Amino acid sequence: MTTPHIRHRLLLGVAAGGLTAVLAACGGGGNGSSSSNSTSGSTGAPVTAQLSDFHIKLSTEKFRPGPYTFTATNTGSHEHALEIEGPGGENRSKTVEPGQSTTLTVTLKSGSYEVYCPIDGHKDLGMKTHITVGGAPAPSGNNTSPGDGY
Ligand SMILES: [Cu+2]
Repeated sequence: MTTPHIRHRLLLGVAAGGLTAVLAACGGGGNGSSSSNSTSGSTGAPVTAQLSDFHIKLSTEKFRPGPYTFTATNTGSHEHALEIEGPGGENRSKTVEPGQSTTLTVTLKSGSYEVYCPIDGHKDLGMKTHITVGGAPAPSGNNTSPGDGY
């Protein structure tokens, strides 16, 4: 019956390997530079969004493709939230209690997005706006398609 012995050795080997990996990860990083490590990815350019009863005010409405971190502050007296919907899909913030704020990081792609409050009917009460990503406005007013003759 040598099987248990082999298993035991394998387990020990895995454990030792894991320890080595952890030690290597700790040793290789240098001292105190962890903040420079976390700047890539988790946050984007800051944008503020003011959610009131019933209006959304953004600090900017012109964006370039890339990551943005929206800080949504609820200055109203109802619960609000921020939803950003467009080419990159939908992103919804947490519900924000009056007086509170939350952040939502979104990677925007070229195109236009709708920004609104997803809480009951607030969108129809006026909590919606549009943003354009990419600079050039989308061509509009060109509804007649040429060459579609009967
Ligand atoms: Cu709302």
